[in-house]
Amino acid sequence: GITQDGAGLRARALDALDAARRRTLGLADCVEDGELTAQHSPLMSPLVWDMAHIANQEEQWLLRAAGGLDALRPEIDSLYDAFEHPRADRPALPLLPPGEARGYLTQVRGRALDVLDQARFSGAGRLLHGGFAFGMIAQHEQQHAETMLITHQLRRGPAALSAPSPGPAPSDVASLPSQVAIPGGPFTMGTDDEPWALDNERPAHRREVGAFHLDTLPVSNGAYLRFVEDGGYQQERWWHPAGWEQVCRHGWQAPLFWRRDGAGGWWRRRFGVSEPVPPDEPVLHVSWYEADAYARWAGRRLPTEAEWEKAARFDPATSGSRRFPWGAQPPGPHHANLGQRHLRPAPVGSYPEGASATGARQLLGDVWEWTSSDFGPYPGFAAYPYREYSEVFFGPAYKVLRGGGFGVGAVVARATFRNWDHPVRRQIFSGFRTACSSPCREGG
Ligand code: AVJ
Ligand code: FE
Repeated sequence: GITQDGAGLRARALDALDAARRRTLGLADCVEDGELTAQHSPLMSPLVWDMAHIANQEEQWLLRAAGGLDALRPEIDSLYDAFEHPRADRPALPLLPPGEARGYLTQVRGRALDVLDQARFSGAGRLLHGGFAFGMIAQHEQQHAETMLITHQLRRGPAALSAPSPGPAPSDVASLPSQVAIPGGPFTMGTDDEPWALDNERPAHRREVGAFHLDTLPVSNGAYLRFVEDGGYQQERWWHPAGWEQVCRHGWQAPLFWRRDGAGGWWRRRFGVSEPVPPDEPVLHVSWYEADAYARWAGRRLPTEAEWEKAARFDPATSGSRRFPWGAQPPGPHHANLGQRHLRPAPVGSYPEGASATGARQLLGDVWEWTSSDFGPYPGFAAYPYREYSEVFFGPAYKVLRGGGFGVGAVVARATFRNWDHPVRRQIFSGFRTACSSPCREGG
């Protein structure tokens, strides 16, 4: 359940911190140290920056703020402050070399576990209440593990990572309705009682959302290919003006990492391996502009953020909002593809046990889903514990993504979690599904 006793919270915090650290080290240890300090893309930090930044955030929040300890190395804080140095400039900074970054991670974690041992989770102030600071730091590390995974995807050279492939989609996929119907009316968006929810998910509030239909499944590569082959990237009419400008300036013709061979077949590069584009997998590495253009071409539109959350949470039988599409139980391997268990999304229609009340599948895991909404505060928002987590990003420059991808751990996957990025971004593990207002007609 949502409320747990001290021992339960301590165990959950320990698990979440462990899971995040296994990912960080796995993503670092699979390449030579020279690759940790290299710049694989100007869009990304060197991997060794993420490593020490993870440790530095943990030091700031678990050791100093929660534990009351003195700074271990105050002189390096500014190197790992994401606002002081743009990503492209980070390779030139006097960063801790790989061995020292590993040592820093280990040293901080040892002390953080001491703080966890001593911590009281109620009556001790907001930072520790419900184990929040530990949950926040585990989520921070998982988000950077995803960032490191994106760096791996951008990196050239032979494959360094491996994971088992997901199984085939279940046999009922062909018989699923293409859309689910979500009834109109108010629902509870956001949360007050999810102990590890971040500031931008709060507070819970009633939101009116009219009746709409949402795709049962994420848009697949096969469906997206029909847009590509129908000349979607050559026709200005489908595109937001700023998106059309990107298409023209960069020569976009298909999702990032795709290429066409001489015979017209489509291939993609995935973590150092070239392979045919699998038609039944959710489309990946599309910008908001591409998702928006596809939706228009399909006579539909992207869901708003509120629609997405209502589809993921609303149970028409009780009119209540669930924590996860399937209910209250935290994500397990039967619910969703998370935490890099597979190095790719699972086929559309996978995870029937993870379906929402109205039957939508894969709302959590597999691919982050673009919504039509700008990233903004809920009514009554209060920045916590630092303005730079969410507040400084509010505004029209960022679009909201929901649901979590295969590259992020379960601690970040819940139906209220909000991610955001610029609408031009396509190196992220982004896909989408489409919607229309009921009754649906051409034009969404
Ligand atoms: C929520 C994924 C946009 O990576 O910029 C990491 C998460 N914030 N460190 C990001 C984050 C501070 C953030 N996103
Ligand atoms: Fe960070």
